[in-house]
Order: sequence, then structure tokens, then C-alpha cells
Amino acid sequence: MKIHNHLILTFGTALMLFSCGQQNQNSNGALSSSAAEKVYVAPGEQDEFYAFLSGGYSGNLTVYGLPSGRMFKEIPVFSQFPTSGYGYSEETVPMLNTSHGFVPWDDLHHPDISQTNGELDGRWIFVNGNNTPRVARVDLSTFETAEIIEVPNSAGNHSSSFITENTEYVVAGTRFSVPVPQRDMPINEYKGNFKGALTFISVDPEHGHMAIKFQLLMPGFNYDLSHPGRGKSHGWFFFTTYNTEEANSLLEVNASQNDKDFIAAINWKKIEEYVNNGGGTKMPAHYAHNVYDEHSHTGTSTMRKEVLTVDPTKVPGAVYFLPTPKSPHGCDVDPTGQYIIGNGKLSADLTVHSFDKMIAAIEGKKFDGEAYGIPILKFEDVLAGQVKSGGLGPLHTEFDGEGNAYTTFFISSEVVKWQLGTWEVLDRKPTYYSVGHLMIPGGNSRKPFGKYVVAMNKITKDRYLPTGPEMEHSAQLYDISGDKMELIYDFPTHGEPHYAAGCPAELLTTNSKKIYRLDENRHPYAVTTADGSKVIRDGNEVHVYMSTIRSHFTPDNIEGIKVGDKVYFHITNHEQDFDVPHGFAILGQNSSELLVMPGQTKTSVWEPNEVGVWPFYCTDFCSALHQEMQGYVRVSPANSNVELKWSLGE
Ligand code: K7E
Ligand code: CUA
Repeated sequence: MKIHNHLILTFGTALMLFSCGQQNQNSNGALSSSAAEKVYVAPGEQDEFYAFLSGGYSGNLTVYGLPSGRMFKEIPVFSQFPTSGYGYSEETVPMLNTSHGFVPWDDLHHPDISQTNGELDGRWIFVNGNNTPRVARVDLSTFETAEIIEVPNSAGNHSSSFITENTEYVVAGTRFSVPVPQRDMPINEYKGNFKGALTFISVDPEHGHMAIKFQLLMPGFNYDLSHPGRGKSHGWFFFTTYNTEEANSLLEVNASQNDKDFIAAINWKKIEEYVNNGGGTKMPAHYAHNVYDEHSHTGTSTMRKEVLTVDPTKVPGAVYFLPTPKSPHGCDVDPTGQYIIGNGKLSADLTVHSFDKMIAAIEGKKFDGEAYGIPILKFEDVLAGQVKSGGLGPLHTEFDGEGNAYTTFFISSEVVKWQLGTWEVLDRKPTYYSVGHLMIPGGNSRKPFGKYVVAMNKITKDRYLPTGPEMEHSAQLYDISGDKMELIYDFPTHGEPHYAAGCPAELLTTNSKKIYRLDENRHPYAVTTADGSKVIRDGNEVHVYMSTIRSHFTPDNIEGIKVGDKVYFHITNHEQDFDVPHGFAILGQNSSELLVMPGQTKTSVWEPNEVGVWPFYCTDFCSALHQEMQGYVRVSPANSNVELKWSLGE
């Protein structure tokens, strides 16, 4: 009951803050000319930073420039995307395969850029799919999804996809504990029987390929967020938990009973050594591993059958619980690796744990009991300090590399700047409204770049012209180069951004791919020469080997197709110029268009069900004669004798 009252009170406070915010918005500096200068990137000039914002329920990742807030691209990851044909083309459908079949959607929360020695290296960006547990790797030279691995024994893959400081592992911690292995059992027997899998996925240092190294089967709590140790704490990983009550109903009350939940500290190096020496138990599993090959331009999906599980009580010294008030959400580690910050959603104070103190307490064996055989450290023994924030509903913290931390507060709608070590609050600025995550470029690494904070807000309300009941979410940009934060810009975002990752532009521009080389095209249906086009019938399957170059398709007239045929259009784009894709669409196609990059081959299937002469055309305005880039397919009755033939210019 007490908690109920607390919630009502705080939401009341939040409503009051919304209205205050509206009155104050013209005095916050966002309209001043110096703010305008700070975000203005003149026509033809380029931004200083890339920002990759999670798209939440869009399933995708969006790419922005900072400070301009201009959106450059939406990268499809877990969702079908007609703009490029991702998830529709034959080559990309396998990327969305799972043990539950084709799942063309997910809820993407946390991007994290690959690192070497704790600094961003700009090779890949990892993202998590929350709903049907998956982790994806996006290649930052092509800005395309290169790999997706499903996570078995997991549910609500939320404490993911954070990486260790040499990208040794990307983690996937389960938000919902579930029966492991899955089975038919009464829900109210959850307590003591469900498990929370923390999955460590190894990343091949050269190619980035992912493989599940081991799954740690933890007690049945909710594993909410995580961050890696770095510097002195490299080798450890930290996960916040809530619902240590193990409630299975009305969690808003029942999972808020314990004064403290835990941060789980995992010594992954110790577990890695244990499994390398033959430790762990192989368990049957069923999960998809989808890999996209850049030379065949094709994804393949392989079902994996087994996973290595580890019982944490079997690896002494590998797992500890750090008591942390009050249903903590964010779990953030400062650039030195010394401080682990737990943001208790229902607390006004931030709890900061000390890595050194944690090690000393472990060495001194100063435990405060155990949970399911896992030692609990004493709160006072590991506490570095508490930040008396004065805010409500702390969620996430980032760092500027100058000894300061920035924490978001959902309920009181603000970003609070405070100092590591002294725990002193230095500044606070409102957000409009109800901020979730925030991002400083490099803010989750040993070397943050400072300069800007991007706050990602959950409620947009009156910030933009109304667009009906649904408004896009809103990001806000703060200049943090001075002592005080300055709000300098608002920009709308797509889907629901949770976390984001940012890096200096030059980290990516030097390796950015401009074309795929035609002479490296290994697609089995590629046409790599000007006269290589053909149409082959195989029963009622017809394969059209088609090429494109400004401004025609080869062939552009095809006859001899019959009702009931399954026609595969394999389109190879012969252009070898930067930014000259061609598109392909045919009337009645049951999927999306294709967008084929220079040197690439992509396939669309068409099953004509009516006789007639049906046009196809290029969907991308590629030249002055783009409108001429068209052709016809003649479809005859199923029993017709019209001969298969194709031509161009006849
Ligand atoms: Cu706070 Cu999914 Cu990281 Cu959203 S989570 S805000
Ligand atoms: Cu090719 Cu338009």
C-alpha cells in the first residue's frame, strides 16, 4: 500500500513538472542565437559525430548527425523494410529466421559500438532484439545488418547488447526469467523454479562472427540492464536485477517489496577459464544463427542444437550480489572502471558501488548471507557513495571523461550532472519530457568524447506541430562543454529510442564502403557481364538473370511466362559508381520493391495469377531517363505454348 501511495504521488509531481516545463520553455536558451550557431551545419558541410539511435518498436536503428540532428539513414535490423527490400528479398529473408519461424519484427533497445582497449574502434555496432531474444551485428562499413543470433533460454533480451572492452563478448541477459528448459508448468510455481539466463556471446576478433560461448543460469530474477567492467574492472560484467521477490503477478506492487535488489557482478574471465577447461553442461537447444555474406549478398540461416550452460554455484569466486536500492534500472560503469552506478527507479538517491571495495570485501569474505548459493556482499562494504540527486525516477547514467556523470530522471524530467568521487550535484536541466536514456559519444567507454549529451524523451507533447494522437519521440541536444549544460536543440526521432551510441565521424567515414565490386560478386544468380542475361525455366520455376545500368534493364521484354509460374527476378546492378542504386518492382508482386546497390545482386519472387502484359520499372530515380527504365512481362495461360524468350532493343 505504501508503494502505491508513493507512485501516485510521484506521478502527480511529474504532471506538475510537465506544466511548469511548458511555461518555462522560452527561457531555457534554446532559442538564442548562440544555440543556433552551435547546431547549425551549413549546406554542404558535414556533422562532427554520428549518433546511432535505437528505434525501439520500429525494430531498426537510425543514424543521425550531431550536432545537426539530421537523420541520415534507417538501418533495418529486426523488421522488414520496404525502402530497401530488407526482409522481403530472397537474400535477406533468412536474416529474420528464428526457432519460432520467420519473425519480421522486434523491439530494439541498446546499440553498442565495438571497442579495442576500451576505446571505440568503429567496426561494428551491436543491438538487441528484446521480444524474440536476438542480438544483431551491424557492419559499420556498409551500415547493413551482417549477422543475427537468437538467444535460447532467454525471454525479453533486455540487458543486452553491451560489449566488453576488447569486444571479446556481447552479452544478452534475460529480463524475464522462464523455465529452463521451457516446459509446461503452473505459472505460480515460478519462485525457485524459473531461471534467468545471462548469455555471453563471443565475437570473432577478425570477422565479428558471433557464437554463444556460455549461458550462466542465474536465480529467477529480472535482469534489467548491464555494463562491462573496464580498465581495472575489465573481466567483470555488472547486471542490475529487479523482482528479486520472484513475483509472478502484479509486479508493480509485488516486485517493489524488497528495499534492495541486487547488482550481479559476474567475473566472466573466471567462467571463461572454467568452460575452457571443460566446465559447464551441454543442454539441447534450438536457435537460429543468421549470417549475411557480403560477397554472395546473401544471408543464410543455420539452426543450432546445443548450448553450454553454467551453474554459477559451481564456479567459486565468479558471481556476487551487490545490494542496491530500489528496483534499479540502469547499471553504468564509469570510464576508469572504478564506479558501478545503480539507478534505483523508486529511489531519489543514486547508489555508487566501488570496484576496489567490492574486491576487498570478496577477499575478506565479508558476506551478508547468500541467495541460491550466490554470496551477497554487505551494502556498506561496497558502497562508494550516494548521490543525493533531488530528482525522481533515475534511469540511466553516462560520462563525459572529465570526471562527471549525467543521470536521467524519468519522473522529474531532467538530466542531472554530478561529480564522481564527491557525489556532488553540479547542474540540472529539464527535459521535455520524461527522459529515458541519454548518450554522450563514447560515453560507455574508457574515452568519452564529451561535448554533447543527447537526451531521448518518452513524451513529446507540445514540442512539435501536432500529428494526431501519435507524436514521434523527441531527442534533445545539450552542449556540455561548459560547467553548465545548455539545451541547444530538439529533433524528432523514429520509433522509440532507448539507448544510443555515438562516435566521431572520421572513425567511420574512412572505412565507409561506396560500392560492391562487380568482379567480387559471388551471388549464384549474378549476371556479371553485359551479355550474361538469360531466362531459364525449371518446371514452373523461372529464373530471370537480369542486369541494370543507366537506364535500362536487360532483358526488358520477357514472354513465355505462364499463370502458376514462380518467377525469380535476380537483379544485378552493373553500376560501379557511389550512390547509384537501381530499384525493381513488378505489378502484383506480393512483397516490396528491391533496391540493389552498385555491384550487388538481389532477388524478388513474383507469382502471376492473371494473364496479361505486366510492366516492371526501376523504383529509384537514377538518371534523367529513369522514367524510361521499364519493361514488360507477357503472362499466358497455364497451358499455353508461347515460347520462353527475352530481349532488349528488339
Ligand atoms: Cu531504460 Cu530498454 Cu534501456 Cu528504454 S530501457 S529507457
Ligand atoms: Cu534505375 Cu531508375
